[in-house]
Amino acid sequence: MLAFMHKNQRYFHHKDFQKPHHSHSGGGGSVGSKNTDTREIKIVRKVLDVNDTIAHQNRKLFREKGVFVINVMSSPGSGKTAILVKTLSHITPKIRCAVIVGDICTSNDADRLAGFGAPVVQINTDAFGGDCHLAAHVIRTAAGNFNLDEIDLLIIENLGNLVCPAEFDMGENLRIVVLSVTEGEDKPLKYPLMFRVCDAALLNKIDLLPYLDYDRKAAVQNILKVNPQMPIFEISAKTEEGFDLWIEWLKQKRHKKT
Ligand SMILES: Nc1nc2c(ncn2[C@@H]2O[C@H](COP(=O)(O)OP(=O)(O)O)[C@@H](O)[C@H]2O)c(=O)[nH]1
Ligand SMILES: [Mg+2]
Repeated sequence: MLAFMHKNQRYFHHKDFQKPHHSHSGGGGSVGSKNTDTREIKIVRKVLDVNDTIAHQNRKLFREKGVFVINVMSSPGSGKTAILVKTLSHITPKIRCAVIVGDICTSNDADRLAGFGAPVVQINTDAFGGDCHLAAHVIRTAAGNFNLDEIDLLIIENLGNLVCPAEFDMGENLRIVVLSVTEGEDKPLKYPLMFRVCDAALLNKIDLLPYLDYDRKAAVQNILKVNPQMPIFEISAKTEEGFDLWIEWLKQKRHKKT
């Protein structure tokens, strides 16, 4: 795993993270005895237990420092970075932000997120197996690059994936899932854990609706089937339609916690 501070050019390497091995749960449907499968499941449980312990420590640290943390997750290309760019432009510098962005390769997203007065740390996972999610120990190390006393809001852009990131608590206050209208209405039903663990859904790219056969009502209903209390914001990161409500909601959530 490679991570670097966008502006300060501070590079640090995977060994800094003491990365626990992330194993997917026993390779569903793989050949093997019952005992082997059971052992594999135990290993996953242990990894998640270790993660939860560090996430708990992160949460305590962030609370002590008065830092509100959001974890933004979605499939690749749903518009996480585009939404965060626009979100930063609405809330900085009044709200002092920092960003941790995860990708398998490249610093493209960090480049896009720089320039709003918020320090940005890019995490790359390619050199070490291309992990498909960020985890609590990664956030702990990456957050060490910031002066937390000078940050109100830490934004984490997770790796593009609707599966694994849902399982890894990082000590955040809010989890946000982005679903774009080009992905189909059924994704909340296909990836229910992600929609169950999140606190809000951003239904992005609504500017494209006139060009798609997309059942907006069905998408909303499918989200609510999985998580009946889920606030849903229909937005466009291109036109900024719907942003006022999303930004207001985010500010209120932060205000209540701090
Ligand atoms: N039309 C339209 N395009 C968008 C919108 N949001 C993002 N995009 C485009 O979708 C592509 C993927 O966006 P990106 O922010 O990189 O997604 P990420 O992989 O989830 O971070 C880019 O070409 C964006 O310009 C939107 O609201 N409307
Ligand atoms: Mg991105």
